[in-house]
Amino acid sequence: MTMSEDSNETAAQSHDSRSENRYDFQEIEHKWQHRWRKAQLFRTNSTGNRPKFYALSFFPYPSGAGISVGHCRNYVPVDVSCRFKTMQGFNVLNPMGWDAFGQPAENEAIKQGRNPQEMVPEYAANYRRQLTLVGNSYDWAREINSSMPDYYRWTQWFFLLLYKRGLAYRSNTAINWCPTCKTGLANEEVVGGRCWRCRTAVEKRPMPQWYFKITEYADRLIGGLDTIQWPEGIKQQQREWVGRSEGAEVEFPIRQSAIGNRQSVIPNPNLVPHSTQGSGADITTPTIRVFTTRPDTLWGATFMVLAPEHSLVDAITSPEQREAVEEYRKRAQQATEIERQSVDRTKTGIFTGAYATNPVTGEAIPIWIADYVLMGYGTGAIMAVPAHDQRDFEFARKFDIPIVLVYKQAEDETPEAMTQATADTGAMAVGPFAGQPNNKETVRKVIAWLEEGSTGRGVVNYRLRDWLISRQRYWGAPIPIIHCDEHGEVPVPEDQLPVRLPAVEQYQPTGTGESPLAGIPEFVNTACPICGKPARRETDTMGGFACSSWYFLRFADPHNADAPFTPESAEYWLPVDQYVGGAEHAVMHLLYARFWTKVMHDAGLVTFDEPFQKLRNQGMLLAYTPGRAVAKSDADASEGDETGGDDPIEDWKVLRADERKTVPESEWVWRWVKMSKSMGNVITPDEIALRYGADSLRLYTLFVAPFEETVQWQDKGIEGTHRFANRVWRLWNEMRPYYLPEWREAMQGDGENLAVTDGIGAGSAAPFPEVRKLRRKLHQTIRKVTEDIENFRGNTCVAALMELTNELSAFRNGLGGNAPSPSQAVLLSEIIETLPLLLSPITPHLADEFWERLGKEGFTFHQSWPEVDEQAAAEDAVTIVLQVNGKLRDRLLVPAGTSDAEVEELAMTNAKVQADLVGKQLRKVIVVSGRLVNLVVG
Ligand code: ANZ
Repeated sequence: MTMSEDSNETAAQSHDSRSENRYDFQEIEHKWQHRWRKAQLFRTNSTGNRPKFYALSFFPYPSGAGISVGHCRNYVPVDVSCRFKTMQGFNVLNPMGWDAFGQPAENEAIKQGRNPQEMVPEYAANYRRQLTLVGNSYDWAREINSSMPDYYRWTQWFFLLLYKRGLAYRSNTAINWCPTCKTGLANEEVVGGRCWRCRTAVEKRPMPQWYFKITEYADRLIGGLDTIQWPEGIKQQQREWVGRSEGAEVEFPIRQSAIGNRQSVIPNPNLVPHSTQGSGADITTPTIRVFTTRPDTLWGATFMVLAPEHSLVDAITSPEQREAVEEYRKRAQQATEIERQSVDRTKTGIFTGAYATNPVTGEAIPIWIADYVLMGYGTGAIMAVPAHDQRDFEFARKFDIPIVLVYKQAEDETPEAMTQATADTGAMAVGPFAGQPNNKETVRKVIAWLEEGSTGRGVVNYRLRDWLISRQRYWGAPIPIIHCDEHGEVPVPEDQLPVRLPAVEQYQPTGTGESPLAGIPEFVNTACPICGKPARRETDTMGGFACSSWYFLRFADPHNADAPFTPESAEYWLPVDQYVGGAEHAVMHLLYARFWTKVMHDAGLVTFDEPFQKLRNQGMLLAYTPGRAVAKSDADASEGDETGGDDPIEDWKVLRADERKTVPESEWVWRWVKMSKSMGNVITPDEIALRYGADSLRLYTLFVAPFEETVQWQDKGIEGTHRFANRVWRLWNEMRPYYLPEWREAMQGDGENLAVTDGIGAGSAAPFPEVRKLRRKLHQTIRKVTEDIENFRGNTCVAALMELTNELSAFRNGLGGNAPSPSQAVLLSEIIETLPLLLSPITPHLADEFWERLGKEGFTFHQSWPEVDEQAAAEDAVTIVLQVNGKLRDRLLVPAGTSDAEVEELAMTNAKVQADLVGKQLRKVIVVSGRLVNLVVG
């Protein structure tokens, strides 16, 4: 401990008496944070046989702006639940660490002109300071930083685990390239055709890259969703992203005349030999393989479309069409995948001059190329069925290609009269399945029939692509592979890990497609681990999502130098019980982490295969922000940081701080937009803690709205919760002189005696109705707060505490300045002592201050969570609503605990109900216990 800390402590103590009646939140918060730190209050203990509770917020990257009050909407409720669970007797793990590698941190370093190596620890220290300032109970002894060698050593170890299991490979294909970040991106990092970090439109570039074979886990990534408690929306996004599609692959023979157009023979998996139907096995024809979910519509396939990038295009294009085809291919390269898939887009395409044979009709059909067919899905080629697929329909109408109806709703239906494709109605009108309905069963029958004739086979296709992990950037974990001329790719031996990221002067991305590491000979040149001859290190680094795919396991055993974690620590702490973060990571981090966990499970490292049992997404916090109207093309696209990427606001641009001085206020246009640094509208917890206190901020964060809801920051909101904190302070201090510790002890020891002597113990009360009433409120509040914290309902939880305070205040007024009677004093003692415990998870500084003022030792954090006295909480009487056919007829006041049968009896004999029953027959009686009786009559 330092001298200055000591003297602070003394100053705080000597202040105590003077601040008796003033809510000096700064002094209180400072004092308690200091004591918590000194007592190492939040150290996690892995031993003992208490049940465990592991709560976690998404691994943040520490940005230069620090945290805003918006981030508190995530961090504070998680902290509240951790403090609460601790008091309930759980062994709680509440850790924090830094997702320090990757684009977010590196882009910021580049912008600041600083080396990320020194910048990141500074930013992390600031985050740590802020998170402590808001009173959060992290175990900082477990802090991890993914950019430190003791961490990324294990990220590299996991890379090698994937590599050894055949799940990491290098391949040369067209990748997503961000021209601003100058790096490749995974599909998951391309949001709406743009880079998830800088929102620049992404381009395609062919480059050799490293991939993780996440596709191998496609089915399990869908199946596992049924076993976890996550928001349905996130699960659905993952299902759609994995995109399981059942259908068939069908071979379309290319007409021989078309093959003659070939200028060179390119080996191609799609150009497979195919037995021509009925003509014996010796004659083979190259075919185009298509993927279709509707093989039952084959009879209506009147043309084919290849993706412009399809490798067969060169081989089949006729000399007459070559120039136009080349031209079209160039143009198609410029459109993003999102544009290409847009349904509203006018269809474009070009005929290749070649024909294929429809395998079921035997007819020659033209082969086109068009950009609405994507190379990255299915086989990159489709059979086009204009009658039943809208895109094909538009295409056929535009280029005057015949339309054949496979399914008809009516005999006389004609293609000429169609205005759009029909999808799932009618009955089959052509072919051997004529008369079959338009449903899944028919599809299955057709697939079986195609398989018999060797024309096609049933397949399952996934939209999911392998995860591109290599980045041409400095700030990441180096990929632990060595390239040897003789032995090819050689994994770095485990005992040589970590492959350290060298300290460099020049870390800016090169833009050449190589990472800055490629320019450092001392890094690149090495020896082959097998033959010892000169070899080159891989110079790409791993994207940041590699580090965040396993960090939740590291918290279980953060300082292990021999393994990423011990099996025992993972077994004890994992899976995470409560995971909290923004919904925008639905198909990034949340998918990747599930994949890695499944791989670890298969490798026998962990026994579970879903890392996060429960997930909650906090709502965003919006701030009222000045901007000005602009043309749509100049509008703002807000920075997609870790709290959520917004859609661009179409006709509005935020005013930067300097612009606010030059643009007259009359021209300002105010909007509610996400609180973020790029919008210049950030409110920091620092300024709020200074003005209102961390406890008031915590109250506000909980009270402002249901956890999942997006809300607007309101100054008067924080003022309101601050007033509440003040009220609690005053009222509690006013009541404190009536605290009778010996009575509390006696009550806990033998409540029955008290009941007899003073009438406030279990079950009694009649002579003291106001005592009974307040005690009921207290125990109902305990129940409500318990349930609400459990379910992240911070808003109703704070509301319940407000109600209790109001009742206490009314009770105090009822005393009219007189001293309380003995029974009242005992009741007050119970409230005076319970309130700090109830407040402890929410306003922990205030709670500990009260605790100390009761003459108690230690911290509320170590106290047991108050128990509900069910008898005390029970209502004396409850109101039962009487309905006839759902319409209100009367209300009954009955003693609480009256049985359903008795209530039904009372309802039947009620005069108003009776009047309504005359001449009608009673069909059913519905009783909702303690609430309602509904008589259904007819
Ligand atoms: C013929 C057909 C007829 C189709 C019909 C649909 C309806 P999902 O469900 O998303 O898997 N398709 C296949 N590969 C494609 C590609 N690379 N680019 C663009 N479109 C492609 O979609 C499968 C359907 O999308 C396939 O079934 C194919 O069109 C098209 F009445 O084949 B269908």
